[in-house]
Amino acid sequence: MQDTEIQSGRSNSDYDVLIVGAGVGGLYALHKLRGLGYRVHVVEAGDDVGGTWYWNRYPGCRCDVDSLEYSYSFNDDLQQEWHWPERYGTQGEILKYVNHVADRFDLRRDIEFKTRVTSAHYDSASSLWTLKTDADKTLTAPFCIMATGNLSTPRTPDYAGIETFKGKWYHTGLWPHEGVDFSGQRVGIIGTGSSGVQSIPHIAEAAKHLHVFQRTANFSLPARNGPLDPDIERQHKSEYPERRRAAYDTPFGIAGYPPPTHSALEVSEEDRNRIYEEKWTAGGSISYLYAFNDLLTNVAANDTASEFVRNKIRAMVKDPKTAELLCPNDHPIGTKRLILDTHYYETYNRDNVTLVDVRTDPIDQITETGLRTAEGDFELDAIVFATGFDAMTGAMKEIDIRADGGPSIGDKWQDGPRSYLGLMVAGFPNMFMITGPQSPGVKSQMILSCEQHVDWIASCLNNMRETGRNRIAAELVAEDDWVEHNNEVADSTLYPLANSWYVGANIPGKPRVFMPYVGGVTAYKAKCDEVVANGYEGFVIE
Ligand code: N01
Repeated sequence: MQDTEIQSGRSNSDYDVLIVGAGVGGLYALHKLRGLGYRVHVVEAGDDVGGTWYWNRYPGCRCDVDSLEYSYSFNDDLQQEWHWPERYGTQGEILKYVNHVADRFDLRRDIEFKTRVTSAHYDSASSLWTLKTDADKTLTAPFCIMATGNLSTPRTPDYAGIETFKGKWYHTGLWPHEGVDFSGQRVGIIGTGSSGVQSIPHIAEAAKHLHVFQRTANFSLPARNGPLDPDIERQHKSEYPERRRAAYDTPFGIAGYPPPTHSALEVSEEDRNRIYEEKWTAGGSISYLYAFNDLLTNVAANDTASEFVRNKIRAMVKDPKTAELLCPNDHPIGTKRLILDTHYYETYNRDNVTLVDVRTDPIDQITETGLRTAEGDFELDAIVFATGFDAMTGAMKEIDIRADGGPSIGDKWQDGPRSYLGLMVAGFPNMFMITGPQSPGVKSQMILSCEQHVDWIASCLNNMRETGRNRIAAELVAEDDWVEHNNEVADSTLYPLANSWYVGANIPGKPRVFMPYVGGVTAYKAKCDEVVANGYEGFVIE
């Protein structure tokens, strides 16, 4: 028997903890729990680490949170020594960083790559989770952590004729590792969310002609990316511990933005526009949404911020008809993920770019030579689907997860996800989620939220180990209360007004439920800490 088995007191299982996914959350969970003496094993579908940053390799892909923030805080040497070349990390730079973390902490030896978990079943009699993989392997452990990601199940619309297309097609979330050379090609891109908006300027540079098929216009702000100023880097690093702590006292888990104190409707139009202009010039989405304290709660206030951006679009795009089509008018700014771009709107001034409105003239089918709308055929050599993901629930629902032969997680969530704190689901003992639905995850600095969840789970497991208990389950009533609270908080904001992936609107047939917790990181962390202080209130530990 190994030392760790003696410590954990378990020898009837392959491992103490099984983790599904080797993205930023899964990797930190492995590092943290292994350091506490648990026997940990990670199963990952990709052939290397990185999760989102492993799969999304489309041209122009980069983070929309400043690099100095979007990084691990758990090791001070790591955060001091790593140098970010630009204000916002490119996909390649972030993947390099994640690989560095995997090497530095020797994580790969406990990760099984190129393996997909197909089922996860809990058996109360043996107190074990049994995971089956697509390699026909069986793995057991008393605890299981789903680090499966929120935007990890790419979705392509169900168009007839895709199999007849003679050109090549790609999804931004499953981009070929070797890259794609579009030079001389007629390219069509479907989708104008973050992935579309980031890739369009790059594809336009390479392609002979680019048709952008837009169903809904989105708000995008200039990122103002550039080389990271050495003085800013030095200063930020000298303040890292305080900044990391301060991040937990903010709604989005990002420090350095003083909270707004005024309503947008309290100031004169001139002052308001001056403030928006300053934020627009500085770049970044938090800065803009923090211009006033009611932009996400008051339609009239929000409209001033929305109209400011619409006017910027009108000024940047030369053709007035194209400009008007690019102006979002179906949702308040910030209620869909606010995009950061580099030269997105200016791209429509190029001669080789055409915007097509597929809201009024929807795509009918893919043909051998391109795609067809009621208005006519578009001849294309390549099609890019920037059509998003089955967000927040897709990855877990693809695994047959159940306890004691009961309903699967897919059955439990058929009317929308239900969880207690986004950490556990009632009826699924000893299974934790990292940044699950009804936690702030996607509405926060994701790495901070992953670290907060992993630290909470680790301390919970330690508590159980120290007190000789081996089973934890969320109480149904606590889950119901949390879901209700989640909905109340969302309903007090403007978020539900948008047809976003936050409510599953991008997936036909998906129940409309607001999935992330938007009460802010501060309130959420305080609740998680309070639950622990009250003896894991809302959980049954046996
Ligand atoms: O996906 P999306 P994404 N016909 O769902 C359109 C994160 N992310 O991959 O709005 C025509 O936002 C759809 O139209 P509509 C970030 O959190 C971050 O771009 O449903 N169009 C929409 O325009 C982001 O929010 C970063 O009407 C169809 C687009 O496809 C999230 O990932 C970068 C269609 C999908 O947009 C998802 O972003 C990239 C159809 N049948 C992603 N079906 C950064 O950090 C869908 N669409 C910067």
